[in-house]
Amino acid sequence: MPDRPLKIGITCYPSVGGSGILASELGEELAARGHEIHFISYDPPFRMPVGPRVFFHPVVVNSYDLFKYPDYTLPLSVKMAEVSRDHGLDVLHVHYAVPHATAAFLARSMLHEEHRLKIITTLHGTDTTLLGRDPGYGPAIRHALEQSDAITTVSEFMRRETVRLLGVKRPIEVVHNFFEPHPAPRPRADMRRDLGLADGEAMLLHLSNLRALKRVDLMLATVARLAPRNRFKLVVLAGGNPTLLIAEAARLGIADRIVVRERVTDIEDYLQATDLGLFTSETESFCLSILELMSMGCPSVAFAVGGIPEVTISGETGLLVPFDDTAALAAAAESLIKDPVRRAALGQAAQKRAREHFSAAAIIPRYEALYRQVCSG
Ligand code: GMT
Repeated sequence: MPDRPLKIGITCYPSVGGSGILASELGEELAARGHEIHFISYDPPFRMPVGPRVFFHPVVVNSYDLFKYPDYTLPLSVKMAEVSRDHGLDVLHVHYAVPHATAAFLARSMLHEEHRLKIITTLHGTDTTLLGRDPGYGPAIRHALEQSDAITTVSEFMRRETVRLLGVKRPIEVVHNFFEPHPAPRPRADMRRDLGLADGEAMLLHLSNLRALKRVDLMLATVARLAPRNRFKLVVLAGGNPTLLIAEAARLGIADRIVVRERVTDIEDYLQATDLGLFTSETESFCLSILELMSMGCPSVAFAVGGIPEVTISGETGLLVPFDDTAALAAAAESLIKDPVRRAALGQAAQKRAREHFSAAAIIPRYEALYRQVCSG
């Protein structure tokens, strides 16, 4: 394989979600390194970069009367084949297996031999942990993985789960997620003032799509235990509908402690204003949000589930407690709200760990090497 820049197709979900964010930032970093990037999805990904060497190819979904449910997989596969042929893609990297890996495999079957593209599938989370165990999906996911030229997962936890739940025999490479913060456009003091934080109040941050597995109920139960009440506020960057969260906060009598913001794109503004991250998911393959905070020198408290202990080390770069133990989580958060010196020490160690293990410099060369390996293979 010549050492020329590559033409890389990327397919992901464009809506707010870790896999789409990761795929967008991967595209940005690869384009900055001279590769040509073609995003293929039904909408431009939420954080898709704009700039030279980045293209977007929309997939048009029709809702024909004869179908009860609109189909996305077939038009996606047709678009993948078309982009691959017209732009001479070297490799198609799909993020989240369902239905992207199956569509990629179909696309390849549609192409003539000279256009046969290489497929890399990255498993991100519920494509294995939820859909992988569903008998209506599992066999199709396994089949698509077997047809991929390479499979990666974002944590060792996910690799083990993929083998356990899907019985995949092919090698699975663990390539952890990365995050490369952009400079924050707004000063920290401005942000904190806009969010209504008084002097001496600690800012806690939660950012997620608020799906059921994020266990917003446990997060609010934790917040309700924190004392004293006037020493903190929890800012929630909601990538999903916050109505239930707001109602539950009111029921618990903590509405005055919660600030909700929606459709935030300049997350660095919020990350740099934060003192402590708060996460209560029942499972996470990785938890990109914890990494985003670490990259800005901020520790988090969370439950020790899934791949989270691979990202942050309890007692060194954050604090982790057993799942569902809201008393322990509240105690951990409270100890750090009261102790800015320890918080800063954990934050510094977190930032060092993020740079060494989960930065673009650490991770992008791994993907580039994999692309070249499958292309030459
Ligand atoms: O699998 C999901 O639930 C969706 C996926 C997404 O698109 O947000 O989230 C997963 O991928 C992220 C990026 O790799 C990880 O940081 C999240 O931990 C992971 N979510 C789960 O495992 C629940």
